[in-house]
Amino acid sequence: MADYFDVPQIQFEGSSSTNPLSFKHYNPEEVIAGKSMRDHLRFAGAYWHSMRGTGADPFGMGTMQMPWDDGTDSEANALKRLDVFFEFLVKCQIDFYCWHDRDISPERDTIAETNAVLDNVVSRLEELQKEHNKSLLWGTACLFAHPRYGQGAATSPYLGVYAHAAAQVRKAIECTHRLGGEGYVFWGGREGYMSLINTNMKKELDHLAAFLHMAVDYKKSIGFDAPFYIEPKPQEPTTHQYDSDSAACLNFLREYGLMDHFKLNIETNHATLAGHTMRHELRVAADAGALGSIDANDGTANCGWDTDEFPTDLYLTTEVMLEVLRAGGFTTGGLNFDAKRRRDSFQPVDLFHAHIAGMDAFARGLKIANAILEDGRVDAFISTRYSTWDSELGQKVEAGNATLEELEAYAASNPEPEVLSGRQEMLENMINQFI
Ligand code: XUL
Ligand code: CO
Repeated sequence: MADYFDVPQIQFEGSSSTNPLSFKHYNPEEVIAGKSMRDHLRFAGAYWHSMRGTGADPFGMGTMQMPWDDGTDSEANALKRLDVFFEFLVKCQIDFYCWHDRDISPERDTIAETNAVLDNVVSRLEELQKEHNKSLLWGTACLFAHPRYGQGAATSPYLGVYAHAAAQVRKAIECTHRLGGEGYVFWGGREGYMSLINTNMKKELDHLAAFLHMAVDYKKSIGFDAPFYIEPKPQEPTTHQYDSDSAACLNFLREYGLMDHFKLNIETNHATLAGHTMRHELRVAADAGALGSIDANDGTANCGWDTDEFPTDLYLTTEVMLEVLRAGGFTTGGLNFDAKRRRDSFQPVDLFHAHIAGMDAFARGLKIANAILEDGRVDAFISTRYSTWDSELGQKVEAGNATLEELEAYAASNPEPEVLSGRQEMLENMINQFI
């Protein structure tokens, strides 16, 4: 194997280890509730942040040291980065990865030339996946970086741009299928508006739906049966993104008859930008049977930017894993670290420190969430809280067979209903007991 990082493979050493390059909690083969941690968590590395993120921000140039990268968009450089990335995945014990077409492979002057390089890159990825036993969690098309997509891709005012987006998505789905991808993501990069003053929103949404229907048709035509995911985000880069949060995405999918073909890929920092908690976004998706996958990161709550920080907050990882376990665990989805090191963590070894921090935080979140569920007190409290609905009348209402008159008669013939304490603080303290 290539050796670009002067780092040994990261091993589980237990919580008393003082070696920063070790897992304190992530023990891949350890079984929790009948399943290995590796199978519960399904960690993925994000190619764009880890291999292409330079650390540049609006105020300064890139800082990341990438001694393997010659800074060109040559095919040779693209292929070399793949070796570096797979060395990283192997050494960090990350089983999955995700990409955008344009971060694994450069764009050329024509679609044919661009696709020819991409085919070579995908062939090399195929070899590397086999050699190192790694899998593609999902692929996606970058429909937001090229200037042609500045006013949207599948919601562009211009048909020609829409056609380019279609070409790119068709190829990206084909490549994802070739690599055995377990899903395919649509994040609406610039699918939204900067201002309503120049926007025909209805037309743009109709176009987006038609685009997604064509993607479903294509997927069927090539026998790709992995799920499509929509990734909600409320704004940035646009003022308003059409896929603003889980509820808006589900409404859009229902309105346009797409519910059977899509699940959601939910990202923590997008949830907070939407003014929600990650837990809320996950719950909305799970309740609709549409919790697909997770982009695991975190933001700075008081900052208002999508800072894509590595998730290290145990309360957050516990809540996420509670929602995931209650929804029955991941099937095709997983925890993709859509996260970047801080600009000041510029050495290659920081890539390891960052992922170890995220993986250990989720390993603990999994253990804590499982302990809370096994203990059962929180769930028992919730069932008791709703137990009046188990009555004959409650069941009748839930089945949609009751009338307002019947309920009025019930209210009139019974004493003032007993309303019990919600005990929020008691329950919060109970959760803290496990953390
Ligand atoms: C952007 C973002 C994307 C998607 C994939 O905020 O999260 O990287 O995850 O396009
Ligand atoms: Co994301």
